[in-house]
Amino acid sequence: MKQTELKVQGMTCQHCVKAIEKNVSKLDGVTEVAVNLANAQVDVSFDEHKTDEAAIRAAIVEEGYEVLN
Ligand code: 9UX
Repeated sequence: MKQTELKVQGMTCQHCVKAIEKNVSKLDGVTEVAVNLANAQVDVSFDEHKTDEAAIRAAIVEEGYEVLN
């Protein structure tokens, strides 16, 4: 299991939080998504044998947000 902490620009309301949670959670291998709106941070735990950080980043960008780190 791996964890990544991403800085995400563009999240401004709870609907943004839900959109990111939903799109990242649907990736096979993602076990936990924690979105912190105040810190603009998205922490994701995932099984590195099933998915990778690039796929997680893509799922966020797909929803219209920018990953800064
Ligand atoms: Mo809220 Mo987020 O109205 O892109 S959904 S700002």
